[in-house]
Amino acid sequence: MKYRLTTALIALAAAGAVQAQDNVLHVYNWSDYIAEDTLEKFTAETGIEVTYDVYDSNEVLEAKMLAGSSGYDVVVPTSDFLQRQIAAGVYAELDYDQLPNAANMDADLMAGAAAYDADNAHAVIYMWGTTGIGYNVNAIAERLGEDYEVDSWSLVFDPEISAKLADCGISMLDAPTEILPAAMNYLGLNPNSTDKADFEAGAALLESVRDNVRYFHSSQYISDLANGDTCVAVGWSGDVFQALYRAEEAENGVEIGYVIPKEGALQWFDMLAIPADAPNPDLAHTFINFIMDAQITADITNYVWYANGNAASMPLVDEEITSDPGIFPTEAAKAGLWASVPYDARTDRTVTRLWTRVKTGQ
Ligand code: N2P
Repeated sequence: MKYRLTTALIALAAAGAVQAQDNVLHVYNWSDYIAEDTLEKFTAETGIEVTYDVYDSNEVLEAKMLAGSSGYDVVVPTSDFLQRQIAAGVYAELDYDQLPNAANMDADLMAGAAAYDADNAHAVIYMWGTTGIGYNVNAIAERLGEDYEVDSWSLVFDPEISAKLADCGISMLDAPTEILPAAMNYLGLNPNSTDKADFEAGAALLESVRDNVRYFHSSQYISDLANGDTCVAVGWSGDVFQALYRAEEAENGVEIGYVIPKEGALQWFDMLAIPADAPNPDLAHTFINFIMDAQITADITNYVWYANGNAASMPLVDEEITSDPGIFPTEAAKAGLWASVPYDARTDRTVTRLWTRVKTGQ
């Protein structure tokens, strides 16, 4: 009898555990990419607990998505990666009946995102930004002169200029599909070329400045820039502004700037999507709808300094952010921005091989 009771209790406890698990949402997002209180507010409003993991590379996310059974309910691929992952059957179609806040989204930006995902069937915009240059104003002035204007990729891609900055520390994103095209563009080549020779030329340019680069990493640079441990970072717009803000808060005398170089830069969209094998697609929809609330998205932009795709949130975004041309590029700067295209398998192999060579010298 006692045995039976225990079994029944175990069965009950197990059922309880399953139920508890049912109410846990698993989110996988970029690091430094959400407001301090977003998850807390979500749980308070919905009763849904969140486990939240972070990454700093599309390649890492892609490997997990292609392997399947990641256990994640919501992930945030960049649009070009999203496109080929959709083709690989990785994402579920969104159920817009569960996403009434989609009405808040900016129609033009969503139309832009639809170039990667017809009718926005699988994803909505989370945040967007550019891949440009963050720099320490005083460190550059000391090395290149008070009148030196930071407005060109030559700061990092010209071997003579970057050599003068090697001592204070240059970092670049570990993002081959962003850095190689930036190098190609600087050489006057099409950043969206899939011609192997163009990638070879971009890689050769990077190798010519390789000795001046302290490291390739896609999240470490925020604190390094903020603390003055590095003086130049090829990085993502909002991340550089986060560094700027952290330095201001620390009152450590570090002044940071962000520039979309005059030769042009990559503009990207990061997209909220639900893996086809997500354990809890309903909770995922609840979360995505919550994020598309005007105030919630505005809170995120105000905290992470990235532009968003939510028109209704704009009046709630700090003026300091909406008026900053590094976050919301001017019309003139917009003309120089390019959007990336997904690579086919062959181009992908070329990029992977060249990137290893650039980073390791082999
Ligand atoms: C946040 C980086 C997100 C931008 N740290 C990369 N698409």
